[in-house]
Amino acid sequence: MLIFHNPVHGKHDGRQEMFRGRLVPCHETPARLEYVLDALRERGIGTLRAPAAPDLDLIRRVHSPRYVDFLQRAWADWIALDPANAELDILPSVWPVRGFRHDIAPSNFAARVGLFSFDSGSPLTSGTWEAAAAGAACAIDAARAVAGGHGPRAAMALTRPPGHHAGADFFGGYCFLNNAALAAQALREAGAERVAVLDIDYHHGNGTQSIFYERGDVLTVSVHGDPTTEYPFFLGYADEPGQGAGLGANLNLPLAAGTDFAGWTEALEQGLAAIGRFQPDALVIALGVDTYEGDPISKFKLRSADYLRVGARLARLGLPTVFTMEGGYAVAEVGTNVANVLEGYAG
Ligand code: Q9C
Ligand code: ZN
Repeated sequence: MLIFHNPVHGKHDGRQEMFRGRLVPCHETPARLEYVLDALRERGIGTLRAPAAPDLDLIRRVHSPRYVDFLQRAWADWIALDPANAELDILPSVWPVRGFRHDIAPSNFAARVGLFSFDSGSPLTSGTWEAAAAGAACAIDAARAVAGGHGPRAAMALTRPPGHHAGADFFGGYCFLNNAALAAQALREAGAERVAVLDIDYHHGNGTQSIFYERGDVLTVSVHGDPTTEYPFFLGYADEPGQGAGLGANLNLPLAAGTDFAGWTEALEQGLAAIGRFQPDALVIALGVDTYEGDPISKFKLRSADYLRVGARLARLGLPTVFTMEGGYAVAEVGTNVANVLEGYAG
């Protein structure tokens, strides 16, 4: 497997996220990815590559140009407010909700941060754009490597920040650019007529779903914690079938907190059956390992050895496949669990 790893992921290094009225240390840290790299190197899994420069035009076909411009300039705008802001991260504090206008981007910086985000857990830092753009490049390069079926069957975008909560014009859930959506779009543009995205992160892939919700050429399937109790709460229910040309091309499989590997596998099989019926030319797996029993912010009960079986099952689909790296916050075990998926996949 070709593994495009993000050499500048560490430039995204948030200080704190808001949780229950307090600023607490970020869960989504650079160490997470270093553990994965260490595990892959130690076990001799995959071939590591650095990405080429990001294709900004492709990024602007998935994300709105005004959102991309906002992300690219956010740090300079923040420092322009006050040079002392260099010691602080950007967190939103005001949002346009129901009935507010989304068609105007106020010139006030705090207002624009709110317009383009949906939570206060995702600090935007001095290096966020650089890290996210290089991660997007990993996803696009991974897609181009497997497209057409002449190269390797699978490739991975091993990057952070993660992507599946980022929508066409919003960040949140530690995500800024949607790497899985970018990979799917790159596969489409490289000739795949139908692409399926299977999201197995603990949290619903609300960004990916919303990006493709009205498209019939990209099937989105997500197995996740029931949003009645689990983040991101406001999307990811079973009655979200897609809309317009996308009707029937979204499948949510919410599961109760506490679900173990047997219960999770049943939902996975339902998702795989839907993918089989869709007959995609390529597959994107949004791989979060926050389904792990030891994850500090999630509530499924998968064990490390289970990830070997997950990888083996996904390989049986026999499709050109791109993995993107999403969540997983039991920092030391993230490496083992991701390496297990890839080892299981390689067979
Ligand atoms: N105190 C991903 O897994 N809220 N994002 C957690 C914990 C946000 C997870 C609150 C969780 C976002 C990519
Ligand atoms: Zn997650």
